Amino acid sequence: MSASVVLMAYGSPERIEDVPAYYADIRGGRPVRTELLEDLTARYRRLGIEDRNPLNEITERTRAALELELGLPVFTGMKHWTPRIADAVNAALAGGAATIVGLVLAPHYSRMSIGGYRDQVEDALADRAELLFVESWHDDPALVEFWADRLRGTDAHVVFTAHSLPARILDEGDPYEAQLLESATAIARAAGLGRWSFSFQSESPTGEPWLGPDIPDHLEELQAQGVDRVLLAPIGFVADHLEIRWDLDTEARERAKELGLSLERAEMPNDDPAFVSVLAGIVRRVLAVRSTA
Ligand code: FEC
Repeated sequence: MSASVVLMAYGSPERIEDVPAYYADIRGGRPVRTELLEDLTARYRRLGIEDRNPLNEITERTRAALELELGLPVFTGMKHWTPRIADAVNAALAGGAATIVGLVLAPHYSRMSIGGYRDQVEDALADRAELLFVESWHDDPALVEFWADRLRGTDAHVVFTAHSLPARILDEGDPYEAQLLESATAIARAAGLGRWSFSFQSESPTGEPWLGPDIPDHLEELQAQGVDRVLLAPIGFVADHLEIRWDLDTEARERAKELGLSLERAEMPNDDPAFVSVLAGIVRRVLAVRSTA
């Protein structure tokens, strides 16, 4: 069996001039408000993105390290930018893959997030090879241990965070929130944390209610409860990108300062060799189950 991995990520515009097309892709044909586009462009500019984007380079480093560890071809495909998920699938097929392991760099399943990645892989693949798609890896013991290692020994109040989604997903029976709480609980237990809570972050102004609390409100609640030191653990993400560098490191930090809270953030997994081993373990397991089935 010749297998390849299609490693998927959200994607980030490569240059500042790409932001309008990138935002249009995220909106999927729905209108983009000018002031929101200007605000998004300003955020990328403040992070120093003009002619090259260091955020995409992290994904490339992770891809290269995973390929080396697995000894299998690994192709990256972005949900909202290039290289597209379809490009990655086509490259895997051109390299002779009969089986493709589809792994998204986001551990928790929601129809609105991982479901969208899956649709793109399946459409591109059109049954030309076998697809082993990893729906969710939030409860992978090695991932739990990875985050527990990052947090063990802290005496700050740990706030686990993840991207919010429209609250209507709960009515649709979506497992996203339950999976997030499950992984936060498992990591807190493994790290022996005394005080912790969970908060969403990064909600978009789409005109409908999103899952909460949102991180600025949650920091306020914690301050009112007498907490003075917070350590953020963004377990819904794996890399230093806009949602981490802006929403947490810039906005949440400013809010914490106003509230007189000390705020730190755990280092993101990025291409840390221990994290690459977590990813490799998931791929190996999927392929092993497939070969014994
Ligand atoms: O670093 C970067 O340049 C990209 C960072 C980035 C990541 C990310 C992850 C997730 N998102 C999820 C859901 C939504 C929904 C909407 C939405 C909108 C945006 C916008 C930007 C953006 N997201 Fe994102 N997301 C990232 C970036 N996201 C930019 C548009 C401007 C804004 O709202 O700030 C709302 C779409 C709409 O308007 O209809 C829903 C989820 C994740 C975590 C899973 C994953 O990584 O795929 C869920 C990283």
